[in-house]
Amino acid sequence: MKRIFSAFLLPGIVAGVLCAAQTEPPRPRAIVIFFADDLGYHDTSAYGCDAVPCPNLNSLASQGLVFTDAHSSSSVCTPSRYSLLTGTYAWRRRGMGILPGDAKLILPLKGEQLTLPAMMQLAGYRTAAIGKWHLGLGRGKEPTDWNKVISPSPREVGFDESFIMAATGDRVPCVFIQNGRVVGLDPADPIRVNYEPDFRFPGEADAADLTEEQLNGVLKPWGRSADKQHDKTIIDGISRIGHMQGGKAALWKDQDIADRIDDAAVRFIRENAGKPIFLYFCTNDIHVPRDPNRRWRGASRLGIRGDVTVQMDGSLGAVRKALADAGYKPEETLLIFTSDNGPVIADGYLDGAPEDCAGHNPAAPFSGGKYTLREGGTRMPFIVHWPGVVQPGRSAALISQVDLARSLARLIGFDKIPEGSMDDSQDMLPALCGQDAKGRDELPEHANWGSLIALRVGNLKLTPTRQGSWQLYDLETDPGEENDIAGQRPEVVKDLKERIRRIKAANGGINQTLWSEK
Ligand code: NG6
Ligand code: CA
Repeated sequence: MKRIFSAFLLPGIVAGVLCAAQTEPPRPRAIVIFFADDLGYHDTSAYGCDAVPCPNLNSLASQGLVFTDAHSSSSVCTPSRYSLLTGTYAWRRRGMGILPGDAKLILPLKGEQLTLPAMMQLAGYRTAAIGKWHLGLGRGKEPTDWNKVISPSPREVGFDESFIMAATGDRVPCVFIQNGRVVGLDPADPIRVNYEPDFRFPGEADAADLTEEQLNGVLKPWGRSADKQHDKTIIDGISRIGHMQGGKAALWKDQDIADRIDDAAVRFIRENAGKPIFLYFCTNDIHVPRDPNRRWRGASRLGIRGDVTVQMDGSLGAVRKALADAGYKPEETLLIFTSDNGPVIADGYLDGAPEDCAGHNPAAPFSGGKYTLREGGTRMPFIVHWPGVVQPGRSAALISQVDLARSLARLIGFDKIPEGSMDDSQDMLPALCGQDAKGRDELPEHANWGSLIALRVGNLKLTPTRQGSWQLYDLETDPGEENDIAGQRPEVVKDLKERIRRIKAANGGINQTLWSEK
């Protein structure tokens, strides 16, 4: 009794009691979304994969609420990130899918629609986007000029500060962009980018144009034999998607990407110490090309794909340490760890991952992964870490990353969401705090282009096929989606099909024009 009483005097524990009593939790001083790239449900020790030791994530999991049925909104990056930041389903928008590296910004700007970062900013948080972006930059018909201030960029969306990679590690331009400017650019060596398939800059050869002999010593050993998309301009010994010329002084070194991103986050946290902060931190790990820093080589028993996962864990450690060093107490700091889409082993480079990961199902116990409509595509590692407020444990609540917008709105007491904003987001704050074990009634799952969606209702899942038929699975008994029971449950198929029709028709329907095309 005495112990409980003395614990009760600690402010964090008081908040925990408040949360447990289903009253409102306090407003955190730091809110961090730690967003990994292509990390699967079963890729880390925190979710049962002992071949990939992730001590920082383990500690987060032991002190936090570990979700077992939390989802990204899509099984690929751009739509997933778009949904998280806007609180709307990306598949409602025309032309939504994995973007090229020279794509225009697809997010609504401040004043057009209220997004998660813009809301945090209005609520008095200092906001930052750090790491992978992949949501386009600039607007209008003219190609983006990488040598000037690029606008609009994250700043116009609601991020006070940004330090980003424009798209992915395997797409040009291979430079960091800080607050709209390419970092370290020499004006005498301007950057040019081109994504036309048969394009060549004068005097430049794609990796595909060179013989094995010519490539010897030019490509990193594992970077040889990239697929047809990834065999264009060679940068840092790795052939990429797209063509790039110039900007030599600004080019990143792949083995330093994690450190550069970590440093930017640490700087942001340090410089804003004491202020309310919202950090959208996006690792490049564990996306291809997987080129871990030397100090993480051999850190896992699953080759370089496992090693970059341990590197990602190092980034988590760096961010957590920076928060503590800057004086953000655990009970003032809400950290949500998750990933943008499901796992993939071979993704364009013959980097040895299939051999090194033999026997490892990165989505276990589910099937599928990145690009797919199976559970592995969107069921994400997802941990809510808020010591003293959210009790440690596990939750099977069905939630989606699209719900973060309205859940965080409630958390920070923001009640001015305009009509037409965050339409698909549901307030899941009780589930995030461990006070509601159920979460959503229904959840659409999406894969890449178009608006083909599967639907989860409880443990039942209805999935469309490209041929126009439907499959039904009971994930309770069949998490791997192996036994189609559509034929045995026609009434369920009918009900779920009708629900899909209704969800698609809601909130403005589908195929609305992208904001950047207006
Ligand atoms: C795909 C790439 C893949 C990866 C993906 C984007 C090919 C054949 N594959 O088009 O390597 O870059 O795009 O990944 O080019 S994501 O995580 O950003 O969605
Ligand atoms: Ca991804």
